[in-house]
Amino acid sequence: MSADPDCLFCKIVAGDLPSDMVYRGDRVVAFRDIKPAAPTHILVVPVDHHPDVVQLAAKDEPLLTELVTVAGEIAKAEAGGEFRLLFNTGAAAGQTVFHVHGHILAGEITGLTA
Ligand code: D5M
Repeated sequence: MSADPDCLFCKIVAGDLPSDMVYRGDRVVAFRDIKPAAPTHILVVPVDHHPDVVQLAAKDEPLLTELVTVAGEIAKAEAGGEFRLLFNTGAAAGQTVFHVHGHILAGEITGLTA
Protein backbone atom coordinates (compact mmCIF):
# COMPACT_ATOMS: atom_id res chain seq x y z
CA MET A 1 0.00 0.00 0.00
CA SER A 2 1.29 3.48 -0.83
CA ALA A 3 0.32 6.78 0.79
CA ASP A 4 1.47 10.37 0.47
CA PRO A 5 1.60 12.13 3.87
CA ASP A 6 0.70 15.47 2.24
CA CYS A 7 -2.31 14.13 0.31
CA LEU A 8 -5.82 15.16 1.42
CA PHE A 9 -7.47 11.99 0.13
CA CYS A 10 -4.80 9.73 1.69
CA LYS A 11 -5.72 11.38 5.01
CA ILE A 12 -9.43 10.76 4.40
CA VAL A 13 -8.75 7.12 3.40
CA ALA A 14 -6.71 6.64 6.60
CA GLY A 15 -9.51 8.15 8.72
CA ASP A 16 -7.29 11.05 9.80
CA LEU A 17 -9.77 13.55 8.33
CA PRO A 18 -13.57 13.26 8.52
CA SER A 19 -15.69 12.28 5.53
CA ASP A 20 -19.19 11.07 4.72
CA MET A 21 -18.05 7.58 3.72
CA VAL A 22 -20.54 5.49 1.71
CA TYR A 23 -18.29 2.53 0.82
CA ARG A 24 -15.13 1.09 2.32
CA GLY A 25 -13.37 -1.86 0.69
CA ASP A 26 -9.82 -3.13 0.96
CA ARG A 27 -8.65 -1.27 -2.15
CA VAL A 28 -11.39 1.28 -2.89
CA VAL A 29 -13.39 3.73 -0.79
CA ALA A 30 -16.12 6.22 -1.67
CA PHE A 31 -17.32 9.33 0.14
CA ARG A 32 -19.68 12.20 -0.62
CA ASP A 33 -18.18 15.25 -2.29
CA ILE A 34 -17.97 18.18 0.12
CA LYS A 35 -19.22 20.53 -2.64
CA PRO A 36 -21.92 18.52 -4.46
CA ALA A 37 -22.63 19.51 -8.05
CA ALA A 38 -25.57 17.11 -8.47
CA PRO A 39 -28.15 15.36 -6.23
CA THR A 40 -25.80 12.34 -6.16
CA HIS A 41 -22.15 13.37 -6.11
CA ILE A 42 -19.81 10.78 -4.64
CA LEU A 43 -16.07 10.37 -5.10
CA VAL A 44 -14.72 6.87 -5.71
CA VAL A 45 -11.10 6.67 -4.64
CA PRO A 46 -8.41 3.97 -4.48
CA VAL A 47 -6.79 3.40 -1.11
CA ASP A 48 -3.37 3.50 -2.76
CA HIS A 49 -2.06 6.87 -3.81
CA HIS A 50 -2.01 7.37 -7.59
CA PRO A 51 -1.95 10.96 -8.88
CA ASP A 52 -4.46 10.59 -11.73
CA VAL A 53 -6.46 8.04 -13.69
CA VAL A 54 -3.94 7.70 -16.53
CA GLN A 55 -1.15 6.84 -14.10
CA LEU A 56 -3.47 4.45 -12.28
CA ALA A 57 -4.29 2.66 -15.56
CA ALA A 58 -0.57 2.31 -16.32
CA LYS A 59 0.35 1.00 -12.85
CA ASP A 60 -2.64 -1.08 -11.70
CA GLU A 61 -5.26 -1.86 -14.32
CA PRO A 62 -7.26 -4.25 -12.06
CA LEU A 63 -7.59 -1.47 -9.50
CA LEU A 64 -9.02 0.87 -12.15
CA THR A 65 -11.51 -1.86 -13.08
CA GLU A 66 -12.48 -2.25 -9.42
CA LEU A 67 -12.93 1.52 -9.12
CA VAL A 68 -15.37 1.54 -12.04
CA THR A 69 -17.21 -1.55 -10.74
CA VAL A 70 -17.66 0.02 -7.31
CA ALA A 71 -18.85 3.26 -8.94
CA GLY A 72 -21.51 1.28 -10.79
CA GLU A 73 -22.67 -0.49 -7.62
CA ILE A 74 -22.91 2.79 -5.72
CA ALA A 75 -24.74 4.50 -8.59
CA LYS A 76 -27.19 1.59 -8.71
CA ALA A 77 -27.88 1.82 -4.98
CA GLU A 78 -28.12 5.62 -4.91
CA ALA A 79 -29.56 6.59 -8.26
CA GLY A 80 -30.85 3.60 -10.23
CA GLY A 81 -27.58 2.89 -12.03
CA GLU A 82 -27.48 5.68 -14.61
CA PHE A 83 -24.66 8.09 -13.93
CA ARG A 84 -21.66 10.01 -15.17
CA LEU A 85 -18.18 9.03 -14.08
CA LEU A 86 -15.78 11.97 -14.41
CA PHE A 87 -12.04 11.94 -13.89
CA ASN A 88 -10.58 15.44 -14.07
CA THR A 89 -7.02 14.82 -15.19
CA GLY A 90 -4.49 17.64 -14.81
CA ALA A 91 -4.77 21.11 -13.28
CA ALA A 92 -5.81 22.72 -16.57
CA ALA A 93 -8.72 20.25 -16.72
CA GLY A 94 -9.90 21.18 -13.23
CA GLN A 95 -8.14 18.56 -11.12
CA THR A 96 -7.49 20.03 -7.68
CA VAL A 97 -6.74 16.91 -5.64
CA PHE A 98 -3.90 14.84 -7.08
CA HIS A 99 -5.05 11.47 -5.75
CA VAL A 100 -7.16 9.88 -8.43
CA HIS A 101 -10.91 10.12 -7.83
CA GLY A 102 -13.88 9.44 -10.05
CA HIS A 103 -16.81 11.80 -9.62
CA ILE A 104 -20.02 9.74 -9.60
CA LEU A 105 -22.67 12.22 -10.73
CA ALA A 106 -26.37 11.46 -11.07
CA GLY A 107 -29.33 13.77 -11.45
CA GLU A 108 -29.21 17.31 -12.71
CA ILE A 109 -25.74 18.81 -12.67
CA THR A 110 -25.78 22.26 -11.11
CA GLY A 111 -22.12 23.14 -11.47
CA LEU A 112 -18.98 21.33 -12.42
CA THR A 113 -16.04 21.12 -10.04
CA ALA A 114 -13.23 23.54 -10.79
O1 D5M B 1 -12.21 17.30 -7.46
C1 D5M B 1 -11.89 17.43 -6.13
C2 D5M B 1 -13.18 17.29 -5.40
O2 D5M B 1 -12.90 16.99 -4.05
C3 D5M B 1 -14.03 18.56 -5.40
O3 D5M B 1 -15.30 18.29 -6.02
C4 D5M B 1 -14.24 18.89 -3.94
C5 D5M B 1 -13.90 17.59 -3.27
N1 D5M B 1 -13.35 17.70 -1.92
C6 D5M B 1 -12.34 18.48 -1.51
N2 D5M B 1 -12.10 18.28 -0.20
C7 D5M B 1 -12.98 17.33 0.21
C8 D5M B 1 -13.27 16.71 1.44
N3 D5M B 1 -12.57 16.99 2.56
N4 D5M B 1 -14.26 15.80 1.51
C9 D5M B 1 -14.99 15.51 0.40
N5 D5M B 1 -14.78 16.07 -0.80
C10 D5M B 1 -13.79 16.98 -0.89
P1 D5M B 1 -11.23 17.64 -8.66
O4 D5M B 1 -11.67 16.71 -9.74
O5 D5M B 1 -9.81 17.42 -8.18
O6 D5M B 1 -11.52 19.09 -8.99
